[in-house]
Amino acid sequence: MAIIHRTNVGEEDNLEELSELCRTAGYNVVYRVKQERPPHPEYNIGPGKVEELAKAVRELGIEKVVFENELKPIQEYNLAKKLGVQVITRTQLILEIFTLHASSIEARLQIKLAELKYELPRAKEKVRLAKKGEQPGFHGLGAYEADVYYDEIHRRIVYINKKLEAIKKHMDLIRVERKKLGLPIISLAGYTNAGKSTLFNLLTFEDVEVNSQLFTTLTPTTRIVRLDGKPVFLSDTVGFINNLPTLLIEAFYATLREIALSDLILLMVDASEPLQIVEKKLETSLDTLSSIGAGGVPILLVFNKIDLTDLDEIEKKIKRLNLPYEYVAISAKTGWNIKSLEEKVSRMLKGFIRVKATIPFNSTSMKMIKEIYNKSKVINIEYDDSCVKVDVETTIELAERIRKLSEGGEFRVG
Ligand SMILES: Nc1nc2c(ncn2[C@@H]2O[C@H](COP(=O)(O)OP(=O)(O)OP(=O)(O)O)[C@@H](O)[C@H]2O)c(=O)[nH]1
Ligand SMILES: [Mg+2]
Repeated sequence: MAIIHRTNVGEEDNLEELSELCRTAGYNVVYRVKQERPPHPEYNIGPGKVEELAKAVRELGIEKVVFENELKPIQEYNLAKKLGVQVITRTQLILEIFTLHASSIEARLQIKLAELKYELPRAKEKVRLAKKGEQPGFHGLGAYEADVYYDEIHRRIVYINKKLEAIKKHMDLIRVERKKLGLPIISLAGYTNAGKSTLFNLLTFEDVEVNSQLFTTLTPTTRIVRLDGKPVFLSDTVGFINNLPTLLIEAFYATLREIALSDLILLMVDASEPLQIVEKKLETSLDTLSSIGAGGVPILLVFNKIDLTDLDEIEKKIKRLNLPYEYVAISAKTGWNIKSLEEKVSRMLKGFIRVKATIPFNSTSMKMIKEIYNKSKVINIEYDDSCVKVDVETTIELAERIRKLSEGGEFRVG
């Protein structure tokens, strides 16, 4: 595989991340090209560079070429013709990875939708080009009429949208059921590979897949878990990446929307990386959060992978970043400082209030005691002959029912 990035003047190249994406997709990168120049209309990179690349493709037996830049159909066609191999873009590479990692019907539909939406604006031009002589990546298209091919893609988009709509309705129902329980919802968010699933597993005793590849998690998982004794819903979901193709954000909107509807976001960062990268990934994550409508949700920054570096180093980085968020440094792998994380989360959660009350000892209150154990952090519950004294941090809704049950007996908040 060869990877190419044409950068604008002064722009840094993104070949390191592109090669990581290639590795995740199962390719071996043997040739890298960076060229600083304005886009060439025919090839995106300059014709001289195309010649060099063609030579490398022949000599090294390269089977595929990936561009960090978006390509126009004509550029893709000309490059495929010159190089004799398929030419794809970063977007298509990410789509390949998503396809490899999709484990649910929903994720598969979301990816298909993104693929079709990528193809739609290119469809007519690609058919027209394929009729001039088919090149790698254009196979079979020459047999189509441009309008027929376009209409077919459009029809499939409508069909998949309908199917996704049904899944979204189902997810809405689940969300309503969750809301009824009155427990806060916490979402893990952040750049791909930050360690979201590792932390999720640590806190929930689950076993969702953790991997050093990118985009391991595509389908969200939610579990009830106690943090500092308080029961909450915790969700693990798809990670972000710089220039996450807009189509993927659109296609995964229903999945990402969960984050926007949560009460608190644990925004994870791999703090073991150099400051510039940490900063860039944080910026991407914050931008993505705002683009999915999660700009107003409180954030706790979680600096992860502390085991790979020392605490002084991290403190320095955090100071330099100077961000207006609460933060905590942890290692999701070793479990270091998780107690601190739980305490911070606990302090930031608005959904719980401290209630001290005395309720009568009868069958109704016995049922409620069970619910209190499930939905609260119990500080103390004492049984008397005729009454029960409860001292708990509980949900507002349950606090109100405790008040009613206390029938004018002791009931204090705070
Ligand atoms: N050393 C170290 N490695 C960690 C830590 N947390 C996670 N990792 C590793 O980082 C890699 C990515 O972890 P994941 O939990 O899969 O990351 P993720 O954020 O869920 O990634 P995606 O699902 O791809 O978005 C894995 O190889 C983990 O073992 C940590 O605290 N220390
Ligand atoms: Mg994950």
